[in-house]
Amino acid sequence: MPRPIKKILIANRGEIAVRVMRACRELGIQTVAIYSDADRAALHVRTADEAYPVGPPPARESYLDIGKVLDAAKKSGADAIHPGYGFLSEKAEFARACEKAGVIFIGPPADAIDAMGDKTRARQKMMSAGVPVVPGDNGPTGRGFPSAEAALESAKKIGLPVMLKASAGGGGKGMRLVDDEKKFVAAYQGAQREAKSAFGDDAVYLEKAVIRPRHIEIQVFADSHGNVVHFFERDCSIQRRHQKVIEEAPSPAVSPELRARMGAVAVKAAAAVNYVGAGTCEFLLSETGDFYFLEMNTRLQVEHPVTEMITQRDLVRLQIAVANGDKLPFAQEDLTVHGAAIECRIYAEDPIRFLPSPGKIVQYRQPTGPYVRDDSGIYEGSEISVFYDPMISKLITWGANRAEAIERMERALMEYRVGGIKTNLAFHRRVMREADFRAGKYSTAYIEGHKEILAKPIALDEDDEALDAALAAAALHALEGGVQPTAGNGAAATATTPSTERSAWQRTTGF
Ligand code: MV4
Repeated sequence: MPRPIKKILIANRGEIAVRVMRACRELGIQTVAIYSDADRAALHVRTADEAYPVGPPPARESYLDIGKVLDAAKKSGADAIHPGYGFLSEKAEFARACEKAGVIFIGPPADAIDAMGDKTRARQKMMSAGVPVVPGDNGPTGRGFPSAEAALESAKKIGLPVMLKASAGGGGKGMRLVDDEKKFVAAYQGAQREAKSAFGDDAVYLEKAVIRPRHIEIQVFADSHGNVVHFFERDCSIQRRHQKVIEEAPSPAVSPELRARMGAVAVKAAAAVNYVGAGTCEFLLSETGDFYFLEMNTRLQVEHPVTEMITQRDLVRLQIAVANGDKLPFAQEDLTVHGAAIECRIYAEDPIRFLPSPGKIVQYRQPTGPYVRDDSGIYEGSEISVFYDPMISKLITWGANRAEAIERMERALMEYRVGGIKTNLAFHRRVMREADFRAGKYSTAYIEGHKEILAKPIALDEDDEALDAALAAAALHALEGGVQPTAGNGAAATATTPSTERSAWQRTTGF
């Protein structure tokens, strides 16, 4: 029985560091922040009981420096490290270094990180465990092909379109879609080059391409006593350039029967690598209802709050309990889906060109009220740095059903005020009103297929949303040299959403 954790160093910054510290505070656990020179005045430093500098602003020289992080752990007397997401969270080398230093790593065993880190190995392992993966070919040695020509032969057998993916990759780097034999060799070489420069490994493998898939992920949790459960799914299909923008749970595309099947598969995947702690199995869900394992994220994810809202469980508290050696305090049968939750990621970025918008936050009002949660890493007067991810908060709402969660999100988005920098708040307001989103009809192609959402932000004091939508459609028309808004996506659809009927309220409250 390990000693109970009394002090945790959070090897991260921003909203997730603050999120972890909140759980620690509730549990009576002392918190230690680390910070780079750019983060001296950051919210996570102010939230912690104590804080240690770890170097210059570039992450490589601070948050990613294993020696400096462990040094801060030693100085502070922390008995555990929570890595958050990103940075060192999925580095097996860091998990091993923690163990060697006698500090508990709040995450899975290093071997489980390794087993899932290499995509061809993970595919192989999952196939042996009976987990469905996308039909494809890892190459004759199981790690890529001897030549582009050999890969083309395999691609012809699989049938185009195919996806070329980096073995060492993940998250879309080194990935190419090929729908034409004539373009195959160039695409293969491009994927190899990108894989080599991004991961130092040019192995590329093939998968049949799934067209307009939904990105569905299953939250899993395992303790160190062999118990594994799942916390149902999140739908993370609304992304841009592999950056998630909106997530929700449960998925409007997943029936109770499919949920149970995908959940059982995710549990099987986690058990196959002796997983411990919080993890996520990513799946592609095809238009025909087939699902395929893609990869496992061996960390707590950005979008974990939507799962917390629908399961009424605190995933960070559970991570700490499991790291302490506790058994999961419930069984699968004890978990149920309760209502619906949506998360909008609020980014400091130009809403139309999606470019980061760093600078000083001169006004900041977070929405509150019933069933609204805003997990933020900033405060009025703080700075958004160019060195890190430009996400400033995650706005999460819960509703008894999906429609209620959307209505509440619309309301919360209208309350939100950020001054001094540009944000994507208006983009989110527009999506919440958009007919396909409201109908739950979307895929990973959603943003690409709804460019009118980007054309013009929703004004907070607008008099006539129908006019606004018509202007947006006209702007898009001009922009694209004459594209008609498709049925259900354009002005008419926007004008008939319930939010229009409430626009008078929105005008008079000053929100
Ligand atoms: C795919 C796919 C279609 N078919 N694989 C993108 C990130 C990486 N984790 C896997 N990705 C994809 N793999 C096959 N065989 C489509 C994507 C994909 C995607 C997946 C999830 C969420 C957003 C996406 C956006 C574009 C492409």
